[in-house]
Amino acid sequence: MNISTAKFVKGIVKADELLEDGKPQIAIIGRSNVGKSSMINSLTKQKGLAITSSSPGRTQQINVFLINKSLYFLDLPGYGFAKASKQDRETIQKLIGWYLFESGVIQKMVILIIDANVGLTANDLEMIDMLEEEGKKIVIIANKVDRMKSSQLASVLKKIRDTVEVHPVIAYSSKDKTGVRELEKLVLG
Ligand SMILES: Nc1nc2c(ncn2[C@@H]2O[C@H](COP(=O)(O)OP(=O)(O)O)[C@@H](O)[C@H]2O)c(=O)[nH]1
Ligand SMILES: [Mg+2]
Repeated sequence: MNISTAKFVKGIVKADELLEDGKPQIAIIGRSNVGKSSMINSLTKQKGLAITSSSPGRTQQINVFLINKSLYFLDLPGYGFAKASKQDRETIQKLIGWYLFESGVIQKMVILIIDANVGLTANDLEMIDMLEEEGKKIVIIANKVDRMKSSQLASVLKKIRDTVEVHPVIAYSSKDKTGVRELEKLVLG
């Protein structure tokens, strides 16, 4: 199966706009600038679907996309963006926390994206802990592997896998499309 259609549905800006029409939801989370929006574009093969930016901290709402008319991707704002104002950070944390832990939505899976060149940060580990506590199904995407030497890649992936243990880790590049097929299978499976 392929992803054949994808369209923007809406932006969720506050913690009460529930989207529950029975279609499965897949949350896409990670620090600012790791490539969440780019991942959506590469997976759906629509370059401009999710807005990407080289300056971190741009997305402050949850952007909802309908995939194959049958499931939703939710592009969440990035967590742990140090340069954002305290108030913006709090608003974003609240929105993420509400959607993942208080809304009652049971996600089909939570895709946590990291920059493979940076590895897992303290914020990522904290998020993984909280998701595990709630029994969420987690998939880790190690993005931007196009920037790594193949000699580094194996050891970096091993380190990530040793840390997260049970969760699948996919080496990914939105730029050269590494891992797209593998992730597509997981998402649609
Ligand atoms: N080299 C490389 N750059 C990427 C990749 N994915 C995203 N980027 C770049 O990283 C920056 C942030 O991407 P974006 O998707 O907006 O990140 P988000 O904040 O997590 O949604 C942009 O400049 C992208 O072009 C990738 O796989 N490889
Ligand atoms: Mg984004």
